[in-house]
Amino acid sequence: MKLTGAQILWECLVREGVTEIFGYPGGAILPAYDAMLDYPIRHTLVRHEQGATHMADGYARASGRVGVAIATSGPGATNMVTGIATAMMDSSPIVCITGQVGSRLIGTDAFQEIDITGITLPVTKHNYLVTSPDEIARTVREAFAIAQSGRPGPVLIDLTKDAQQASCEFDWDGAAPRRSLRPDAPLLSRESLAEAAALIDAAERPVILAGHGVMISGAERALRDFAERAHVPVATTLLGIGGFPASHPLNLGMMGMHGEAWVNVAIQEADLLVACGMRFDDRVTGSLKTYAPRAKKIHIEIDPSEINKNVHADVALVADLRHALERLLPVIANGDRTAWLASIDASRGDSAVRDIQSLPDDGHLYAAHVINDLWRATRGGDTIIVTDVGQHQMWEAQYYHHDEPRSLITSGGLGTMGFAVPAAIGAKRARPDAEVWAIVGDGGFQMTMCELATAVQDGIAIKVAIINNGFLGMVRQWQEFFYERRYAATPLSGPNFVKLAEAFGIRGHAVTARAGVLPAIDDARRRDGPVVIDFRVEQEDTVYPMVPAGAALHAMIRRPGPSLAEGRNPIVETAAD
Ligand SMILES: Cc1cc2nc3c(=O)[nH]c(=O)nc-3n(C[C@H](O)[C@H](O)[C@H](O)COP(=O)(O)OP(=O)(O)OC[C@H]3O[C@@H](n4cnc5c(N)ncnc54)[C@H](O)[C@@H]3O)c2cc1C
Ligand SMILES: Cc1ncc(C[n+]2csc(CCOP(=O)(O)OP(=O)(O)O)c2C)c(N)n1
Ligand SMILES: [Mg+2]
Repeated sequence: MKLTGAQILWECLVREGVTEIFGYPGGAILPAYDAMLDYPIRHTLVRHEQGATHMADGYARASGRVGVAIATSGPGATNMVTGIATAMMDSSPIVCITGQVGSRLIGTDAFQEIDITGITLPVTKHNYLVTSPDEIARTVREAFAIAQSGRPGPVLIDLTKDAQQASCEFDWDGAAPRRSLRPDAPLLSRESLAEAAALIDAAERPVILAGHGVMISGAERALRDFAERAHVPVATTLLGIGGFPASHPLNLGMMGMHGEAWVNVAIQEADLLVACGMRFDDRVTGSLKTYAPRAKKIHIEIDPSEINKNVHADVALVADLRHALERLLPVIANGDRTAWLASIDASRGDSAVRDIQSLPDDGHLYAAHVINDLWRATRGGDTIIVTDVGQHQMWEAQYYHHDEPRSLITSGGLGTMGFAVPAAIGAKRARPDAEVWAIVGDGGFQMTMCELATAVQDGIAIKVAIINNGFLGMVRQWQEFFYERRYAATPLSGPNFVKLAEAFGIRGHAVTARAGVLPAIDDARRRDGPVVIDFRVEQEDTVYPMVPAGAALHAMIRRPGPSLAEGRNPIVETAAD
């Protein structure tokens, strides 16, 4: 069957199971857009190509399938770079398609020519420049295989205009990927499993560190069986939240820079860490020199380059996490770590008295209240929370308790402001029956708020909770702690968000007191379309605890407790910032 390159593109995407695509047209990709109309694919027209990549990413993280974004050459392609890098840092499988000038014009500084494969080389798992229609089918098939296999990530396909326009024979079967792109057979030897089991059985104070890999490998059940059998508490990374139910008695909560105090102390006192699909990010470890000094480490990880990168592994299991845990389960003994769990529990009490939820209502609205109330209102339902980056992101991790996998979507590694609103749109496209909330700062919202128009045009019913503190709050917090409260460029104004919502043709609420939180949430949930709520919260609130960058994990700045309210804890900034 003879088809144009543009038709072959869609034939292949449909065969790969693609039904949704996010994009923005332009000259170099017009042949592909024209052919798209003949295929059963729903296109969401974004307002900025960065939005398309975050939507594809949100789609991928909500569903586990590959998200797809499409844009034109030149500025369309460069606008995608931040979203591609975001997906790369968080191992999210997306395929981005860009138009390119005709192949004979390449290298001539033609109109809207940019070397996007060169630009994205360090932020893609792989990328392709395709100049002929007969390369398209194999390229698309390989791109999907690469995006999903092993450690997932973004793949970019740059298609010249002539490759889209010219015709050739379409042969799907003959275009199977040339090399095996599936991960190698797991390298799990009986010996390494036995070594890991021996360490687990012998440990008195073990902690499981559960990361994003739990969700990526679908290891939730296996992790639970493993933790329960070995009777080992589970701490999660930011991206591991939801991989192990928050309400499970063995769940400790989040570790790291803004992790709970008892979690970080437990890690520092542990005699064994079992790292499951997590990469020991610096936000997780603090100073490597002082990290978990008494603990042996077992690292279960699919990407061999992560082993011994930051933290030495006494036993490394390079494998798909689910597979590794399923092989470990029968070779470990039933454990009883009651004494260890009790000692961790004892340190929770001290945190509870410092918790803002325990303090008397002083008439101010705190972000922690808003997020906790949102959790109360939506718990038990099929809810996805997508956050932006900043203080509100950390409060979400602390005060919204996720029991389900893929129910928190957030930019961890790159920390991309502007992620939440478009990623929420992508998540809603992936799981239309889920209730999707974007929790976003007033700064990040203003970076991609244009995508509200996308949600309105296409009737995508996301609910947007702006945590409006009038500051680039997380940066202000660093200035408060480490720069003597010299607030350089962090006070932030914004439009009237209620009127803005109304200008987009949707409902907007403003909430200034705690009593208004639940009614606004209830109203938003009852409406069919998108809603914006402007939560005007305390301006100079602080995320506690905080491990200063580069400090030891247990050297946390804590929220002053009732008896400490007068004095500020000592603060040290280090060279590692
Ligand atoms: C403002 C801010 C503050 C932050 N504070 C914190 C904090 O306090 N605590 C915290 O935890 N994070 C924090 N983060 C996030 C942090 O930067 C990292 O993004 C996060 O810790 C990474 O989590 P991860 O290692 O679980 O996930 P990823 O970075 O996604 O890594 C996943 C790992 O799993 C592996 N993997 C993938 N698939 C499989 C599979 N099938 N089998 C086995 N392994 C697999 C991958 O190869 C990779 O090594 C913060 C981010 C921001 C923006
Ligand atoms: C694109 C981008 N630019 C800058 C930063 C640095 N940064 C991290 S958090 C933050 C402040 C975020 O402010 P806001 O969106 O209002 O959220 P808040 O911290 O106040 O909750 C900034 C500027 C970033 N992460 N991403
Ligand atoms: Mg803010």
